[in-house]
Amino acid sequence: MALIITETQDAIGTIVMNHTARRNALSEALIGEITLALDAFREQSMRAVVLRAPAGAKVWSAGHDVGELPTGGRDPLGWSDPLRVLIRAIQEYPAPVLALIEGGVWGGACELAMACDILVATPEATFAITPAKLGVPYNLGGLLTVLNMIPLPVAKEMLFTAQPIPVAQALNLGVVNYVRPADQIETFVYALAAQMVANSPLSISVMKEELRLLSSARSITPDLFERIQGLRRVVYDSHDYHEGITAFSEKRKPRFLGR
Ligand code: LCV
Repeated sequence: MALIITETQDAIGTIVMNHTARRNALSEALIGEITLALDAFREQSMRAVVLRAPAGAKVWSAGHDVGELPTGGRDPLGWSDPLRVLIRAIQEYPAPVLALIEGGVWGGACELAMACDILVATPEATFAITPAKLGVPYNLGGLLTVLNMIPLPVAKEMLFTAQPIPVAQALNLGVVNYVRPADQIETFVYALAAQMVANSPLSISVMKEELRLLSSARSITPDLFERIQGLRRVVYDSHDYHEGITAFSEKRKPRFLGR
C-alpha cells in the first residue's frame, strides 16, 4: 500500500504523507517513499515541492516511528537513521520545499517541517518537540536545525517541556512564514510556489545550498565531538531511555529515575 500520494503540475511536485492510520509516523517505509519521490522530482526538474498531509488532517505527522527506535545500546538518531536521511534529502533538494501544515506536528516531524524552506500552517496547527518526553538524546544536527529556527529560550522551553506551542507563537517567532485558514491554505501555498517557479531555478538552488552551508557552518573540535558523543551515549544507554520507549509502546506515562 502506498504511504504517500504524489502529483506534479506546472513544475511543482506534491507529496501527501498518507499513512493516516499511524498519523504519518515517520517510519522507514514512509521516509523511503518520500525520498524516492524527491529523487523522481529532481529527475523531472520540479522547481518547487509541497510536502503535506491529506487536507483536513488533525495530525501532520506524529514524528519518528517510536516502534523503530533502537531499545538501547545504539544511537537512536545516528547519521543513517531514516529521519536523518529525510532531513538531509529535504535540505539538499535543489529547489524550495514548502511545508503545508495542518494539524499537530510532533517530535522529529517538527524538525522535518523546519528543514523545509517555507512553512505555511493553518490556525489549528501545533508544534511539539518531544525527546524529553521519551528520554531521547536528540542529535547535534537536529538541535542545529531547531537552533537555526527558534530563539534559544524558546527552543529550550520546547525541548524541556515537550509541550506543543500554538501556531500563533510559531508565527511570532518567524518559524512559520504564514498562517492561512484551511479553506485558503492550498491556493495560497501553490501561488507562493508558482512565484518561485517563475524565477531562476539555478539562482535559487545555489542560494538554497549556500544558506544550508552557512547555517550549518560550526567549528567543532574532536574533543568536543567526543564529549558530546559520550554525553549522548549515557542517555541512550540509560534506564530512562528504555523506559521512555517502553512506556510509549505500552501506552502509559513513563517513570523516569534520572539514570
Ligand atoms: C509510532 C505512532 C506514533 C509514533 N510512532 O491517534 O523527537 S523525538 O526525539 O521525540 C523522536 C524520537 C520522535 O519524533 O518521537 C516521536 C514523538 N511523537 C510523539 O510523541 C507523538 C505520539 N503520538 C501521539 O501523541 C498521538 O498519536 C497523536 C496526538 C499524534 C494522535 O493521537 P490520536 O489519538 O489521533 P493515536 O494515538 O490513537 O495513534 C494512532 C496509531 O498511531 C500510532 C499509535 O500508537 C496508534 O497505533 P495503534 O492504532 O496500533 O494503537 N502512533 C502515533 N504516533 N510517533 N506509532
